Amino acid sequence: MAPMRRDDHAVRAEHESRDNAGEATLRARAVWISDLHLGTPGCQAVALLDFLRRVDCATLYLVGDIIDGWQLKRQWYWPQAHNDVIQKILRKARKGTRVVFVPGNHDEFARRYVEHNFGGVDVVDDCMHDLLDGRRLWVTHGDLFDGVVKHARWLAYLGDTLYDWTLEINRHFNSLRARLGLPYWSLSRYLKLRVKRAVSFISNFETAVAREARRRGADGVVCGHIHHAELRDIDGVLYANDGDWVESLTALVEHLDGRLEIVDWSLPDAALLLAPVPARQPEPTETALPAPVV
Ligand SMILES: [Mn+2]
Repeated sequence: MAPMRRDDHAVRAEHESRDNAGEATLRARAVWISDLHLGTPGCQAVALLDFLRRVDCATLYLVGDIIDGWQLKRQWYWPQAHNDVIQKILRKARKGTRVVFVPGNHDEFARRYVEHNFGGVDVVDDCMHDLLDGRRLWVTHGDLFDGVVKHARWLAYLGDTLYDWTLEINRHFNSLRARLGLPYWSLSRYLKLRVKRAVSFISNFETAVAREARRRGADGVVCGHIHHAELRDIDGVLYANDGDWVESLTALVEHLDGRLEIVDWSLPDAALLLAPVPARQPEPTETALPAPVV
């Protein structure tokens, strides 16, 4: 209907003028975000909208678990802010940002559309990103390595409280064993070992992903999936995890000068990144920034 369309245009025009109100913007070569989990109450859509509004990049990588199809199948949850995130991303694509979507396990429905383009968004299984300095990064969600981390979550829950319980259970368990003439066997020690292993699952994941990146001839890897932002060297391979927008509100950014950085949007200092970058002048020196409060 025509009147509806006019309304849509009016709303959009209003949004665009608000967006172009001269707010400081972070300009970057590339930005990676993942694990937004749109369609779940956990998604921090408002913070994400704020981030997307303030960032302007040549390439935006959506590194999986963008829309949580698993949750939506169970229960429909789709507030306006989640719609706004999608609209914001599509608008970036219209305005010349190259948007690349690498589906994850929670939005595996999109894997059927790999090698297609929707509204300016390229859907790919995985891809390579060329850094300014010439290094190549393999971009993948990371669930390929689930074999490594499969047991991590429930084991992690065994943390504090349950561990105390196991000590108690262990006592009763072993007095029973003794009555049956069986030798002592430490349930708590057994479980503690498993929990310790859960902690190492994260590092196992990181090592496995980095190793695969090297096998593919890349200098590094960008992934998500485990909701744990990280940027470090693993045996000569750059391991970058862009984190998530459920708990940590993080993104990976390749600045215009080629510097890679994890931006933590939950920190008030994140605003420091938004100092407008002059076109052909050196960046402000560090002394221009307020001294950190220790
Ligand atoms: Mn995932």
